Amino acid sequence: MRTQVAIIGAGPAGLLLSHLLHRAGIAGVVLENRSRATIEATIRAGVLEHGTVALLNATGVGARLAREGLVHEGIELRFGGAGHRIDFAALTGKAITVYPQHEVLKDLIAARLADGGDLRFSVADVRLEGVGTEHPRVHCTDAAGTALHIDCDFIAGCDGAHGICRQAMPEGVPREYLRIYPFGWFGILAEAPPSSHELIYARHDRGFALISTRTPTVQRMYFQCDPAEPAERWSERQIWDELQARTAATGFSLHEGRIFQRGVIAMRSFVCEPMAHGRLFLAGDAAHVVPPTGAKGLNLAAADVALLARALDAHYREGKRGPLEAYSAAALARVWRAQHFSWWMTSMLHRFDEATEFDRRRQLAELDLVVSSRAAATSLAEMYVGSPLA
Ligand code: RFL
Ligand code: PHB
Repeated sequence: MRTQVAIIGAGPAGLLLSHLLHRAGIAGVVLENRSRATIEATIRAGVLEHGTVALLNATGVGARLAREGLVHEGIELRFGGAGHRIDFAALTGKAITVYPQHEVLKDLIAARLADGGDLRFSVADVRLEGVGTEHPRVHCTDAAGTALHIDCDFIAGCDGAHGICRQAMPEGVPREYLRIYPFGWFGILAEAPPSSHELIYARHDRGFALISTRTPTVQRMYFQCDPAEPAERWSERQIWDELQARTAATGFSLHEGRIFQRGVIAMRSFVCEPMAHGRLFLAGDAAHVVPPTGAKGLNLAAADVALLARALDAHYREGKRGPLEAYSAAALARVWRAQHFSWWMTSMLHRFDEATEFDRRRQLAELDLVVSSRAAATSLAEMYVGSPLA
């Protein structure tokens, strides 16, 4: 088989890239090792930046998002038992949209299939060959057990944090930066009405908590926990007690309900630099991971592939190599800014066991500055809503 771009991974990065390339008249195939049903049912991120929403709308996959997405014009920072609103609309003129990642994936998969896209789910043993040459190849076994050999011009490594593409770079070429946080997030989905019309990021001496939402009847919440915590060990009562304690504020009541999904997420910051080698281009979690406190993971994946699709378009349409050569540096500029923001939100809102009383007071002073200085609040708001995509 021969194609222009072989895309490894059908997460947000791979599917959106496939969609953008199709719109530019560039042929591709997507190879994904999980099944379509699994992908469409995996619960992950929920916040779409202004620019991500604009890109989905501009490329014809925003209809359901426009109907079902929840537009939020601010968030609340809660500490010392009181809430403080960061007003995105007033500070930036922009908003974010709460719309689950797997719903974005459903919309992209439906659009690709309607456009006759070549998506191969449940493939196994994906292997890359010759990424440093002019003739890269991808080998795998498809869902029916047939061996596939794909000659292509380029490979897009969109296979997430645990993928194989990054390893196809020669040893010693990529430099990797890693920070592991000494805590995780306990995440739940519960059948309950919303407790707040905007997200609440709460800092408490017991640890961080986040109140998010999904639909008028389903809520998403998280609280800081031991990263090795077995999620089953917590009773529903213990979970609600922890969330209640950490989000308590005058006049606020957290609505409880049946918890039907739970899991513990590890927290780390990771960057692989450069994000390209020869004819292999990495995008999304394959190249970088952020802790979820800044809601940037999915949005960074979208930003990467917007750049990559434009660079590939310049290559095929105008024979220009420059944008592809500039891809890694351009993507990394945004990645490092998001790394900083995600680390900063994490450090400002979480409990660190080794923290001294001085650290605790400094953390509260930082929050106090963010909610009382318009300049500081604007900085947070600008990063949260995100800058425009390519
Ligand atoms: P993805 O979504 O991980 O997609 C990669 C895809 O590649 C497939 N794959 C392979 N396919 C073929 N061959 C191989 N050898 C392969 N190896 C892997 C995988 O099956 C998968 O389908 O990466 P992508 O596209 O870069 O998108 C990134 C986002 O998914 C990610 O940044 C966010 O979801 C991160 N994240 C969260 N971000 C937030 O902003 N807010 C959140 O609440 C949030 N929760 C989460 C998360 C990530 C999680 N992970 C990775 C475990 C919760 C979890 C549990
Ligand atoms: C979510 O709704 O899942 C969510 C929202 C904001 C975050 C992380 C996750 O920072």
